[in-house]
Amino acid sequence: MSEHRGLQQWVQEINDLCQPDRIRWCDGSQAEYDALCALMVSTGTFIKLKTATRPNSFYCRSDPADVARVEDRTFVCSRTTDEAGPTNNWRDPDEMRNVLRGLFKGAMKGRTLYVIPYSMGPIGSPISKIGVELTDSPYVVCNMHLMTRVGTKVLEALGAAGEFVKCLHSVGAPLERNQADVAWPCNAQNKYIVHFPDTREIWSFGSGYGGNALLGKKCFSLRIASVMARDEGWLAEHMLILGLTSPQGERKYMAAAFPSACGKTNLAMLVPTLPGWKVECVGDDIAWMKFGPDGRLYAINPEAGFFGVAPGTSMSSNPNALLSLRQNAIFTNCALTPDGDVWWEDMTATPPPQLCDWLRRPWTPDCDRKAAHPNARFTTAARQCPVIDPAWEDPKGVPISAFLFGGRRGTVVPLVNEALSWNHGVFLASVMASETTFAAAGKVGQLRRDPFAMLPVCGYHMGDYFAHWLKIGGMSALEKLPRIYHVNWFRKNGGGRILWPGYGENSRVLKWIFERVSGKGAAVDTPIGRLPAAGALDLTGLNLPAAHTRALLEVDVKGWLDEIPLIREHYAGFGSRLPAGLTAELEALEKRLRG
Ligand code: GTP
Ligand code: SPV
Ligand code: MN
Repeated sequence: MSEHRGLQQWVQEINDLCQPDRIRWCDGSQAEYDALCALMVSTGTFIKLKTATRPNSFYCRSDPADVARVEDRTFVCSRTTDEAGPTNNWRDPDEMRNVLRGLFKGAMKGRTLYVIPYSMGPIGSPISKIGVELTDSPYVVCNMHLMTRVGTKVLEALGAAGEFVKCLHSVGAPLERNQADVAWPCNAQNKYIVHFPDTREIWSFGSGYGGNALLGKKCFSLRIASVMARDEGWLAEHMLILGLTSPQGERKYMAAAFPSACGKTNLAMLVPTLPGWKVECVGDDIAWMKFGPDGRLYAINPEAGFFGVAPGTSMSSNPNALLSLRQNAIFTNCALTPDGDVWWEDMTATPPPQLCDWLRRPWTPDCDRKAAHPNARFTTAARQCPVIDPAWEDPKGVPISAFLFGGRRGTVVPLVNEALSWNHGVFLASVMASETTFAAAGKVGQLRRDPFAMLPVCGYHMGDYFAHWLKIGGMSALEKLPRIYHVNWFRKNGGGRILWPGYGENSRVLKWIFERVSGKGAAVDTPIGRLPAAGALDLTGLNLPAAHTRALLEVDVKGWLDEIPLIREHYAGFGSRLPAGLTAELEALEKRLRG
């Protein structure tokens, strides 16, 4: 229980509305985690993996109709549709509250209401914020234990009158008396992921999966926090944070925004192929940043764990992720091996001869379907990562020297490009496009604009968000601001093959950026930005065909000229809220391209 009257009253109110059988206040202890895992084993939600192979780890299969974020069921209920902007689904807040009250009425019958006090960011950091999630899902409680800082210590920090974000979640599957439960309760036909930015509230109904249900993640840390950041003069971004140390022992921090399933977790903990260089991980998905007294931007990772894409993760692509998963992990929608371990596509070079797939069917390598769902995920505490950065829980945050933006672009966008100025960098991020992935329900592989990788997670009008970024650029001296880079690991040749080896080889690009922000590293000015000068990108030992290198660093003038009308169309969507500074950048680009 808490001494916070507002919290007590809200819990009582939700109890009256949702009518759970009982309330449990989560203390965040290991005993609580273990007991809930044991409960879920007994109900069939969890299967315990073989202790000798993967101690204290659990396997879980969701309902096939509940496997990813649902952007078309995600709503931002600002006072007016204009405040939510053209990229969000808006509903009138009063009308939505009525709908939600109807849905939540009696929604937790037969279940337990868990009260999860949690901190986004190290407790006590001036950048951190507190949330309280009320949920009827023990799966959510266990995942929140790994992903955030949970329990009594958070209530202590909250005190009697502290501020917190109200996060209400139900799987939307009440149980009648004597009704048997299912392994993954949800309400697939009736999902609502709803945000009230003005009152800083989140109501989520019907889904138990990922960002739909772990409300500290996209809902709080990005949609609600982006609104707080706008109001308070800081940044809440869909970015990994990494520390890069040179062979001389100098460390610089970088933050990178890529859309969902486009490589953040991989970059955040990569093993450089360049000798003597080292990457350490502060965070793999979200960065909150404020200016320090020295005028630099300092970033914290508000999360405490990783909820990462499993397929593709292997000892060769991302060893540090796999090593983080050796124990105390939860695996959702992967495949199960006969000896009680997990597997997913490309985890090992040769698949096991037989598996039970994520849909509980027998699977063999020749059966022509995937064993794991493409959006199968692992959950694990960040402290288990072998390359977790020594400063990852520093309450001041880490000073950021460079921002990277990138997406999946088969054409046009080169491997790396340094912005000519802060405003030019904001321009590049605002027109970023990427092919859609399985991280959200819907069509995969469609090119769409995803400005700043924030399209599905910005809680207000994106035109105002661009203006906020331009304003941030005016809040400090230019040399103190991070430099901005546009990167693309996914450029393809005519035959559709990705040209760049990616993963650990991305360290070559990081090295060039490190040198650039150190005032070294040669670049050439081009109409689209500054590209590595001949020989400046360290390609030693890579044996990349010269034609590939040329294509990767090509300034595709025709491709960019063809983009101009598309960018204009994209910008038109923001109407009068598009900052003039960005129109000016677009015009300047066109002029440079037409030379
Ligand atoms: P979210 O957790 O959804 O925000 O995703 P993320 O941005 O952290 O993406 P993640 O690192 O999990 O990578 C997603 C997919 O992209 C995986 O299938 C990776 O194998 C693939 N990937 C990551 N980095 C690279 C790269 O450098 N090159 C190529 N070709 N693929 C990559
Ligand atoms: C993303 O989709 O960007 C994720 C996964 O990081 S989720 O937690 O579902 O948002
Ligand atoms: Mn993400």
